[in-house]
Amino acid sequence: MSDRSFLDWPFFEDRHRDLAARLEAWCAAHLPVDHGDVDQVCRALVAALGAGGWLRPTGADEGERLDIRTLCLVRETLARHDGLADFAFAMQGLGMGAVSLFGTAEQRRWLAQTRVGEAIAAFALTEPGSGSDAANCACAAERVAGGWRISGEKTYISNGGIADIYVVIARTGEAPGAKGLSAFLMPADVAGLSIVERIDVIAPHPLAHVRLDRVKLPEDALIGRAGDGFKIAMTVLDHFRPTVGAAALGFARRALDEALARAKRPRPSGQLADYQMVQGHLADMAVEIDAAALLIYRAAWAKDMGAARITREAAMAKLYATEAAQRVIDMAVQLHGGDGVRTGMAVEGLYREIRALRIYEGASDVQRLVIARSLLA
Ligand code: COS
Repeated sequence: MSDRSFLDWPFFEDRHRDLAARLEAWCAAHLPVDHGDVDQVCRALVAALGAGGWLRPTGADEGERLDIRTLCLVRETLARHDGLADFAFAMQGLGMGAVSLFGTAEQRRWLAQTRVGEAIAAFALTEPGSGSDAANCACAAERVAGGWRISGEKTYISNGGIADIYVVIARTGEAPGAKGLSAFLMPADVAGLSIVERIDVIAPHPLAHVRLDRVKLPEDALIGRAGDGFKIAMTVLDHFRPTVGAAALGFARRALDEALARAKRPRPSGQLADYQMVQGHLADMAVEIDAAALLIYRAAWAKDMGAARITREAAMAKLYATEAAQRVIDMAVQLHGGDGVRTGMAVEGLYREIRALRIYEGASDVQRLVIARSLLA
């Protein structure tokens, strides 16, 4: 069992501690699952998480706040048990983030489905020609009678292919660059939406390249104001980047658990843990984990306490936690010797799971850029 002493930190309220204990019990009963067919498994995980009431915090009604500490606690707990369960949970929040933060009452009706696991959500920002430079988005939306017509390509879209509802960022042209984008709510059954390619990655999950070919959306598909799409996307990312750090933290805690169990395993010549160099590595892993947790829950707490923006804190949390988790997991693999790279070993799975977190929702160098800009401003 991982160290739970962090739950005593003053960042948390008793409702968080209670949730962490209940979710731990739920995970012990339901996870891990076999990852065979990721589409089918993710649908089942979303349904199971919804039935258990765990998706409720992934959306916010009018006048309600997303509770970032809750999102982080759920992500780190799920990630510690099963990376795909974390993915299934996380995407309901990120996918509907723009709706939770900027949606009209009508648009928020989708939350009634995504928060109980009856609809799957996706966020479509990245394009073949714009990843880190999100303001270069080329997917274009033009005003037509009664609404909008959108054409373009979106890639690396998580839940692409199984989502019921997408938030799409497209260029509406009010100004060049970042000030000419808008956010739209797009149900998956619109005419003109197609999946060009399913993308296989080292830790498989539903992921696709999506084409929008003259997709017609009604006037009220626009989220927020025309021209505000970039700020909406960045605000959504500010809310969810600490949760990416939290998923990395969950993976790292699991890696330390595995490393400790391995180090204490009896061997003919004593335990690995008898060696001071091994002890030193275990200590470094524990320090990195606590440092990551402090940055994550500092960012989450600040937002929950009403901070207008946590751009820098969120970037620090994501950058440090994902990079630290990579180091912790790498060391856990090392301490397992040859077994560390054997398919099916927990640490081998973690080694594959962690890598994408240093890339998605803003790669590590983007986080460095965000932090440096705030220092220099
Ligand atoms: N919250 C609110 N507004 C923000 C913001 C934030 N976090 N970040 C930027 N903005 C605003 C800026 O204030 C600016 O508006 P004003 O001129 O009115 O002040 C506007 O947006 C443009 O900002 P900026 O000039 O900083 O934009 P850049 O094109 O330089 O982009 C980075 C900056 C690189 C930080 C941004 O493109 C980014 O985060 N890229 C990564 C995208 C990403 O995470 N993709 C993952 C896909 S989702 S899985």
